Amino acid sequence: KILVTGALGQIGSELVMKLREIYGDSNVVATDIRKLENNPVVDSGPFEILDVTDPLLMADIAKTYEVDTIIHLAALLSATAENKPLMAWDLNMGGLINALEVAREQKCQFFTPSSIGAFGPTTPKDNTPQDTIQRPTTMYGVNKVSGELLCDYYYHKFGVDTRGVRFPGLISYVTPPGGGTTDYAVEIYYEAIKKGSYTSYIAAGTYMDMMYMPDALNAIITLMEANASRLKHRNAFNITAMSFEPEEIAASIRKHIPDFKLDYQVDPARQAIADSWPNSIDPTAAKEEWGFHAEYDLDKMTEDMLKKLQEKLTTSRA
Ligand code: VAH
Repeated sequence: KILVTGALGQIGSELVMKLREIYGDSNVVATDIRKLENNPVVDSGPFEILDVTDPLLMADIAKTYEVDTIIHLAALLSATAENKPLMAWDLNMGGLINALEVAREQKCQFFTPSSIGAFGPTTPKDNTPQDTIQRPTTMYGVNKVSGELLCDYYYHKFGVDTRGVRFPGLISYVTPPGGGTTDYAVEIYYEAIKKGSYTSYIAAGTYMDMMYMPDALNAIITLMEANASRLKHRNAFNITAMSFEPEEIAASIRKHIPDFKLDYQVDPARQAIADSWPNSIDPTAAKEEWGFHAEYDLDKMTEDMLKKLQEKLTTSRA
C-alpha cells in the first residue's frame, strides 16, 4: 500500500488518481491537512486528514494501512516559504524527517521531490550538472538541499530505499500550484482563455526549466519501479522537459490564440528567486540510470493545456 502526503496539492491530486489506476483504489492512501468535499482524490479511495508535523498520527496511519511505500509531497513552495521562512522550515524539514522516520521504522520505500530550487546563484546556470555547487539563497532551496542530504543519510545510515528527483516548474490544469515561483507558466494558460491576455510577474528573458504534469507523474513511477542496482544517484535526479522564458510560452499560445497579449509587472521577490535558479539543467543521469524521458515539449503541452482548460472552464461555467 502507498501513503501519499500532500495528496490534494498540485502533484498529489493527479498522482493519487494515476497510482490508484495502476495499483488499485484501495492500495493508495491519500492524506492532506484538510479534506475537500466532492473531490476525486477524497472520494475514490482511502483518505485521512494528516498534518505531517504530527509524527504519531503519521506512524499510526502507516501502521493501520500496512503501508510499504511513502510518497511525501506535503510542503510549502518557494514564494510562500520565502514569506514564512520559519513555518517553511518546520513544515518542510519537520514533515520530511517525520516521514523518513516512519519509512525507517516500517521499512517503506520512500519518495520525496527536490527542485531546481536546490541550486543557487553560484551554481553553473546553463545545462546545470547532476553533481555541482548547491548554495541556494532561499529558505525553500535550503529545505531542498537539506532534504536531499537527509534522504541520502537515511539510505546510507539506515538502508531506507529513498529516491527523488529535482523537479522543474510543473504545469497542469487539474489543481493550480500554490505559492510557487514558476506558477506564472500555469496562470498564463488560464488567463489566455479567460481574458486573451496575461500580465507576467516574471520578467521577459527569464529562463526556467519546466515540465508538463503527465511527464512528472511518469517520472515518479518509473524511478520508484527502477532496479535499485542501476542507481548511482538517489534523491535528487535532475529532470526537465524544456526551458523557456515568458515570451516563448506566449508565442506558443499565439499558435492557438493569435491575438494573445503578454505584458509585465515584475514581482521583485519572485524575480529574485527565479534569477537565483538555473536557466537549464542536465537530465543525463536520470536518462542513463532509470530511462527518464519526457513526452511533452512546449507546443505539445500548450495544445493539450488549452484544450483541457477550455473544457474545464466552460463546464465549470455551465
Ligand atoms: C516553485 N513550482 O515554484 C515550485 C518548484 C521549481 C519550481 O519548486 O516553488
